[in-house]
Amino acid sequence: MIEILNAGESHGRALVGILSGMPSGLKVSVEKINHQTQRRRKGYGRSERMSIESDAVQILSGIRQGKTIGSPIALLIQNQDYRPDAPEIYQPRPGHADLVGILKYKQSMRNVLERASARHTAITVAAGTICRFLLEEFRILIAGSVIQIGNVIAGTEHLGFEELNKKTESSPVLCADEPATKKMIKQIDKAKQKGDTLGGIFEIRVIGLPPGLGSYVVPEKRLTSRLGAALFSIPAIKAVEFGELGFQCAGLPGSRVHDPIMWNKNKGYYRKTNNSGGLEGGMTTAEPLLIRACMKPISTLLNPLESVDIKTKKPVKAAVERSDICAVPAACVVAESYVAYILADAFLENFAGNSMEDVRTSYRSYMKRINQS
Ligand code: EPS
Repeated sequence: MIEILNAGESHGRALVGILSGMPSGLKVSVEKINHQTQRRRKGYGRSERMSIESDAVQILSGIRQGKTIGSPIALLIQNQDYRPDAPEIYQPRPGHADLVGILKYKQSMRNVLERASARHTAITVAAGTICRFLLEEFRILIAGSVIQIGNVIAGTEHLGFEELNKKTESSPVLCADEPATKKMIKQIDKAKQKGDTLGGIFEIRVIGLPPGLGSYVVPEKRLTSRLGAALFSIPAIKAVEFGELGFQCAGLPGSRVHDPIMWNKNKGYYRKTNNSGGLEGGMTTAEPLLIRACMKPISTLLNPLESVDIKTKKPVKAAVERSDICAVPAACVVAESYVAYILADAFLENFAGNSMEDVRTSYRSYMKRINQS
């Protein structure tokens, strides 16, 4: 239903995003889009590049007088660090696309790293935020938070959605646990001194979902696979798990994993627990969605690993570019936008309409039927 296409190189003139498939009549706020691109740009542990960029979004098409008009929405972020003559590089960085990229595309390493960089995620955040506006119209809310950086693990399971959101936003690493935030910052400082980098884990929670987004009928419609694919498309994401138990469910009996089904007059159907993380049969259950993703440490090391010079084939140290020490908070914001994109797509699949009015009508009639079931 919805498609996001992005173009742009890290030091190219600009990043461009095209979002198609949005119904007409959806309110769009440029300030709110920029709020999200700023959340991605900031975050403790980012490189000096982030103080060069403004990541301010321009809307080129598809929106008039603050509302979508049903046509593709074109977005643009100008790169302040536009460097058409950025120097060539010959020492591939282990962990980056450098080596395989030059072999595959028969291109210079500069050309490979320019596109393989995570810079383009800035424009995906902008496009995904418009998808988020659609979900918010139906009180579907998304919150991301960092729960691990390096070996510092946060304890945030006990926090309700609003509290989690509030505490996350006041943390420079988007972590709702204050003592853990301090330890994470210390660990980032230490890694920086050593010329090293850090990965971590973030989680995305979503509330307000209706039951039945996604489908079991064909494999590619399963929401679990669509969300997983979207998260794995973010550079450096190495693992994704669903629900509070995630990988742990492998070692537990079924009686401790599945969520007993309940019903009462006010709530209708609900679950005693939510170990599934809000997904069953590749569809939303209407319980909160919970996804966790692991990001590997950034592969550009200021104290570089061994590599091979591609001209001489002699052993060398890998190339050193300016680098983030830790980009887990940024990846968390990117993931929120990807989740918004996938959920809005599944939402419009269920409640298709050319205008927001059509979508609302379809949503109301489905919810009425569900509530009477
Ligand atoms: C990024 C911009 C890049 C990096 C980072 C993501 O800036 P530059 O390459 O000029 O230093 O900070 O890229 C990577 C993490 C990567 O592995 O390429 C951004 O805007 O997010």
